[in-house]
Amino acid sequence: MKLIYAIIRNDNEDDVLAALNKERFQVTKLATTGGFLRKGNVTLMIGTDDDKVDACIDVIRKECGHSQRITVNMPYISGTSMVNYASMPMQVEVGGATIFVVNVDRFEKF
Ligand code: 2BA
Repeated sequence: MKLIYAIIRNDNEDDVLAALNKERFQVTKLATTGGFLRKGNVTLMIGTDDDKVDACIDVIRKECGHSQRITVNMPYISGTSMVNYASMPMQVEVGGATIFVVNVDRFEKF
């Protein structure tokens, strides 16, 4: 058995959950925050059989599409004795999904 962690954008949450439920995957949704952009995202935990991992990732890929490059204004901190906040435009990739697949040593339900 595997546990899939899929980090997706908030915008894609409803479509991804609906599509996974339709394909009978069981999902737990966590409200998470990206450490870089400090914006809310969603992390899905999906426990599934080894032979269903690719099908699960295909469902997520279909709903999320691929990442796109956008420009965001990142807070910029300068100075040592005094902290000045300004903003610095930066190109980042957003969208798509970030997926980790890990082995499950033991799975029980009561
Ligand atoms: P964030 O950490 O908010 O990152 C948002 C996007 O900013 C990233 O998109 C990436 O394009 C860019 N980015 C992140 N860290 C960067 C850095 N140190 N320098 C320059 N650009 C950077 P994604 O790679 O698609 O990641 C989307 C979200 O997935 C991330 O949100 C984070 O919550 C999670 N994530 C991605 N890779 C991860 C990893 N290796 N471990 C844990 N979480 C990860």
